[in-house]
Amino acid sequence: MARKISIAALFVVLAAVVLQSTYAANYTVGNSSGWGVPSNTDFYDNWTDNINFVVGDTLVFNFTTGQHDVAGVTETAYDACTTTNPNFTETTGPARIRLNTTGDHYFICTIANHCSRGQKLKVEVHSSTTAPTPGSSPTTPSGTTSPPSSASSLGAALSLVLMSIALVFLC
Ligand SMILES: *[C@@H]1O[C@H](CO)[C@@H](O)[C@H](O)[C@H]1NC(C)=O
Ligand SMILES: *[C@@H]1O[C@H](CO)[C@@H](O)[C@H](O)[C@H]1NC(C)=O
Ligand SMILES: *[C@@H]1O[C@H](CO)[C@@H](O)[C@H](O)[C@H]1NC(C)=O
Ligand SMILES: *[C@@H]1O[C@H](CO)[C@@H](O)[C@H](O)[C@H]1NC(C)=O
Ligand SMILES: *[C@@H]1O[C@H](CO)[C@@H](O)[C@H](O)[C@H]1NC(C)=O
Ligand SMILES: *[C@@H]1O[C@H](CO)[C@@H](O)[C@H](O)[C@H]1NC(C)=O
Ligand SMILES: [Cu+2]
Repeated sequence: MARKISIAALFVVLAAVVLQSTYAANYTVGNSSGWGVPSNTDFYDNWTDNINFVVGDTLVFNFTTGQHDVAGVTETAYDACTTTNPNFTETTGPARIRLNTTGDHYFICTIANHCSRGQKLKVEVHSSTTAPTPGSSPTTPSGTTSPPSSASSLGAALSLVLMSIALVFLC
């Protein structure tokens, strides 16, 4: 009996791992506009609205190498568009940056005055197990898409759970 329970527990853990790993999504910053100098300084702020970033997600900064870059910076550098001593700079586009930790992450373009013209991005990264930000709009905004494949990953998790139940009966 104890063995059956531990087998079932193992599969539930496996299902949870599958569910969590498939939550990681790729987001193209600015969607079809890509990473460039926006026509409006609140463009990238608006782009992050309604996206719940979680640890493991990847930001894809799509830009032409040489025209832009993307640097990870502190909040102070983000606010002031300080281009000296960034945490890191990716100069080759498109650049993929994985969000490894929770909290606020800040990115700017270090070329010319692009940052002060609005080519800057702040993302708030949550742990993958927590619900979306409390305090955000309670109404479901139209045109929102959930992170890719959450439905199919739910299906994968469900089938694993069913498989584990079947196994318990077989043993
Ligand atoms: C994200 O992009 C990588 C590399 O192109 C790909 O291997 C991975 O499957 C993508 N993930 C999702 C959830 O689309
Ligand atoms: C950003 O959102 C604000 C508030 O909803 C809106 O007034 C503004 O026009 C938007 N800007 C862009 C560039 O979409
Ligand atoms: C990046 O931008 C180029 C040119 O604008 C476009 O052809 C390409 O499909 C974009 N790639 C992604 C991943 O959005
Ligand atoms: C850059 O480093 C600072 C200090 O360690 C940290 O707070 C910030 O989140 C980092 N930014 C990015 C984009 O990694
Ligand atoms: C996230 O972790 C990966 C692999 O551990 C590493 O290659 C990457 O540089 C990290 N990303 C950032 C923004 O630090
Ligand atoms: C950008 O793509 C995300 C999903 O990747 C979607 O939720 C959002 O509505 C899109 N934004 C715009 C302005 O098309
Ligand atoms: Cu730029």
